[in-house]
Amino acid sequence: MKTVFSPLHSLRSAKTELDGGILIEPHEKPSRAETILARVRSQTLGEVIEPDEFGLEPVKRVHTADYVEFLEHCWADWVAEGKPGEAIPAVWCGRGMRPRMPKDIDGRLGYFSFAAETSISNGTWEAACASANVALTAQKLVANGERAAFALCRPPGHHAHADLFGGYCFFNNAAIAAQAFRDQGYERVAILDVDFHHGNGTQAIFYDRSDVLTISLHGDPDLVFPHFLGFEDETGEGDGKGYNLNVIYPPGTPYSEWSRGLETACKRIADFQPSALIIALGVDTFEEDPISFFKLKSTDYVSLGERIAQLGLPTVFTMEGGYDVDAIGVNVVNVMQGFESEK
Ligand code: OKP
Ligand code: MG
Ligand code: ZN
Repeated sequence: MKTVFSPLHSLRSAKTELDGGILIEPHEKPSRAETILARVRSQTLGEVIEPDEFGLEPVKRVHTADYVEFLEHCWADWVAEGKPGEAIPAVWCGRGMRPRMPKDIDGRLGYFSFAAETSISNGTWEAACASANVALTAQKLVANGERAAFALCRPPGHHAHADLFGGYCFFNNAAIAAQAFRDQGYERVAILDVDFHHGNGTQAIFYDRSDVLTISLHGDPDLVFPHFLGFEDETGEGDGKGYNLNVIYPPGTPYSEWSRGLETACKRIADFQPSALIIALGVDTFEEDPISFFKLKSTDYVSLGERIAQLGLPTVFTMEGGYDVDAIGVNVVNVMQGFESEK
């Protein structure tokens, strides 16, 4: 299958992530994408192409105009205020306070975020736009008849809500691709999120809709990020009732356990009869991942790819998390090779 990759991802190179009360080098760093790309090439997975430019219209089908505007100007506004470091939110609308957008950049950073680990800096906007273009280009390949395509997105997207950044994510690339399918006449689209973390943004974006089925398999939010969404009693609301599925697991979960949820997810997807499938692909489920607690092994990713392929659906893979940079290339490409072995 083809891989869509933009060198502009490297513009997303924040110096800081707030972790454990100190500023560390971000886990979500440029070498992640470079390592995956190198493995795609060394395994001759298929052609690597650069994305087309889609502009902001398909982004705004998912994200609010005021949020997009905020992201575009955030860094310049921060610098104009004479702030010495990177832009980090430090105040939020707590319970009982008023959810209105303040003028001040500190206020807007809090208004448009749900977490503080993710710094905004020079180039963040450009890389986030490129990442959305990568997803939209992969979506177009599949809409034009390819069985599957790999959107090597960076920064990732699944934590981004319609108007919130956080968890290393700014634009929800998987949601943008799903909405593009809908806007091109695909009646039903399924998004399966296999990243270690709950796809809270994706869930929230489609929560009241029955045309996009959202499923996420992840670490128990009682114990890990994003903490405030992703529980199993969240099944959708209004028209969307029954069209969101969360499967949560405890620390130490191996593939033998994890794959039971995958099976449940695949049955639900088959039942839904979507015309396209998006896989929000994180490999932070890996046993050596530095910020996660599952125990998947490199060979398990081949099985995962095979199972996804058995659904027999036009499939777009969007890259999400995975922070063991030494293994990320092997694990990601194993999914694609497992997928292709099932054709
Ligand atoms: C992004 B994606 C580490 C805390 C990590 C943020 C996690 C974001 C994950 N001490 N908090 O889903 O891989
Ligand atoms: Mg997940
Ligand atoms: Zn993750």
